[in-house]
Amino acid sequence: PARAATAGTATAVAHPNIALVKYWGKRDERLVLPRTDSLSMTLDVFPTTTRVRLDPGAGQDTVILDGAPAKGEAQRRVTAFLDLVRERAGMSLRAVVDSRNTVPTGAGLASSASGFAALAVAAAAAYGLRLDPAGLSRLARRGSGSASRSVFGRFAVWHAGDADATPRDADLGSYAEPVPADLDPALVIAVVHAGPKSVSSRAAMRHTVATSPLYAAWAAAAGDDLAGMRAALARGDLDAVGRIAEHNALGMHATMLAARPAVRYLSPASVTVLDRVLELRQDKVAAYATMDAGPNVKVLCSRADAERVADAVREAAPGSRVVVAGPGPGARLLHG
Ligand code: 2P0
Repeated sequence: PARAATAGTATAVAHPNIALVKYWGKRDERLVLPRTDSLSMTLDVFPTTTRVRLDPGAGQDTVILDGAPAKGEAQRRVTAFLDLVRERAGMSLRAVVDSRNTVPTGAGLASSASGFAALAVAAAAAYGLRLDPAGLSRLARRGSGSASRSVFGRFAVWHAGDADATPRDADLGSYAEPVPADLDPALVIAVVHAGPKSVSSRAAMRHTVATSPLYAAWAAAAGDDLAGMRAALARGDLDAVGRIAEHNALGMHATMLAARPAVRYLSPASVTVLDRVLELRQDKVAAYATMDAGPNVKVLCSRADAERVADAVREAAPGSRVVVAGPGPGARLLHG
């Protein structure tokens, strides 16, 4: 009866997050359990809004992404995610999912993080699942690992959990939670290329773990990076946050470049922006770069320096779209 009162239709909004200590590599593909802890900043730009409506007459789910029916892998991933929610809710009703992104999908701008965080919150509400924030984070993780972090606003750490645990305990142990930070930085995002990536991060991280001789060293350093990052955030030390984020990200890309064959997401425009960030530092501007599964570069700096950094990035990569972001809110239900 409690379920009947809440189930039906729900709409949620979530924002992408950019990792300062990256997630790159799974130890369990089915449960989406990572090999390392990661830590991110949720953005205040590029929200995804997702509505889930239960559809009693339907024999299958309908998935609409940005106004068009989803096909192939995207449709399969959403349906598999809804199957998980249905199993937990003890319901079999199909649903209509209508999701709108304001960020280019699949361009290394964390559209799967905002997408599955919004879907987790909306689907849990539509199917009447009562989950606390950690439970929503675990659920979002099953859709896309980085989505576990977008359940929370500002800064969040995603725990890998115990590698030796049983599957049930491993699932329970892997969720995100907020991280205290005395910092309100800007993240200047240079969209040098908005098209979809050539290799999905899911496939690329699997290939990196399987073939890169540098992977083990990068993963082994993740613990120190995380401890250093937590301490730097707590004391509001932008330089230390930026330094750790930049070397962690470039190290992740090094593991990919050493994979066989190599996975290379950086483009000439990315490298030009990275050069420009170095020049800014020589001019005593605290600016540090991070990059994900795509050629776009995100530059961490103070709010006061954001416009100067944005101008420098625009000049370095003419024709790119430059967006200044800051720490944003966690995923939330809009109504229903
Ligand atoms: C991250 N990325 O920590 C890293 C850094 C990209 C580079 O999480 O397979 O879409 O769905 O769990 O979360 C992108 O991978 O991968 C990602 P799945 P996801 O933000």
